[in-house]
Amino acid sequence: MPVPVRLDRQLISDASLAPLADKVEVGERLSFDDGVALFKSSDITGIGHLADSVNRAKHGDRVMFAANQHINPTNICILRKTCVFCSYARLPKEDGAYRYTMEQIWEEAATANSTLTREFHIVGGLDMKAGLAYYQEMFRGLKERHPQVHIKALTAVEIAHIARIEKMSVRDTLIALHEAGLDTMPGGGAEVFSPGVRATIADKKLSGEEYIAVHREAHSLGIRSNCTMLYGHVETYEDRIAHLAMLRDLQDETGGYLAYIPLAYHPDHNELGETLHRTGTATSGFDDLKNLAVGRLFLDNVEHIKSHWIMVTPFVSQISLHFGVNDLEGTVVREKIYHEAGAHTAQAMTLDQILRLIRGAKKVPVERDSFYRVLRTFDDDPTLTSPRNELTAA
Ligand code: V47
Ligand code: SF4
Repeated sequence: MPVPVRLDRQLISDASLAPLADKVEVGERLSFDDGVALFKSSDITGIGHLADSVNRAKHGDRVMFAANQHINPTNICILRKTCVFCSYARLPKEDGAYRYTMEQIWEEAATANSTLTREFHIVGGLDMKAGLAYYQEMFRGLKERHPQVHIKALTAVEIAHIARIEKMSVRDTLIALHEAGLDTMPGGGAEVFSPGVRATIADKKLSGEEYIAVHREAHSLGIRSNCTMLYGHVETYEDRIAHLAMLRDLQDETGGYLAYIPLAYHPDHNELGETLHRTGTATSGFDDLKNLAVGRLFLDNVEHIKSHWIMVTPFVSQISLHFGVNDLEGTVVREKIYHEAGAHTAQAMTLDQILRLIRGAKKVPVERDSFYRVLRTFDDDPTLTSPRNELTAA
């Protein structure tokens, strides 16, 4: 919910942000035009100050993280040819195509016992041979082996795919997966809702309205989810804000979103990157910080804004803690989707590295569970203000 905040107006140099700052100060909701004005402005310090003030009013100096582990069970996907931004998907007979057997899933998950893993984050392709039974067996088996681990699995697009191949309603599919162990859903698959952008980068994918409808159904069943936006390709500022407005509307209706995560487009090894002549050039730090800050300011009804360090680097993630972000993607053990698309970041961060990153920003690390309940607060470290806590390696 919007909260009134105290601003230092001297930190905002762009005069066009003044009316918007008035609204932020009294906790008034930003309009579509305000959102676009934020993206158009180059006053990154001013935008950062606005987002940081709202974030501090909500969360103080605390930064949350969860010890999670990504599992990508299959990269076989029927949309391989039409999601032109995706470097991960393969056709069934293509080189590198894989679908894990249950034994491989158990093997991949086994490290959870020797780490602090509290959440499996499971997403993959739209594979005709990975239907309801495949995921039911996977979730039941994982819960049996790791009863303490939360399962955050399957994007709205994957849920709709399973429903389609099983000839079931989305609601019944969600109920069946929930019963098998799915606890919450990740926010992937949203990309950008604008029909024009979708036709260019993700033709044939679930429409924006359909994505929202799956999330609405999930929320009505008590399955909470995250929301995302894939930015930095062909979308306009107006497309971005229209997308965020749809997420904000659903959140007003259901309150089911836990966190918003802007996803920075990675252009390597995919058709879109080649068409845009962008291979090797991902989004800029400037735009990464702006997307996080605008998420905090525009989505006034979403409590948590998460920075995904794998996508924007640990360094930008660290700075983002002063640009409206209160949550860091966790100790990911192995990740494929962005590394196929050119991410050069490490595949995993240890607890110690996460703590150093947060403390290096002079913030207090808090380990959370998947529902954002506090598990541990690391506020008793005597070296909190020591330069040794600066991030040195990731
Ligand atoms: O839907 C695919 C994106 C998403 C590329 O909910 C790409 O906590 C950048 O769901 N460049 C899947 N992005 C990942 C996902 C996710 C990730 C982090 C946190 C959460 C959460 C969810 O990955 C896809 C798509 O939007 N993606 N290809 C690419 N080349
Ligand atoms: Fe398939 Fe998802 Fe990649 Fe699209 S983004 S091709 S749906 S794996």
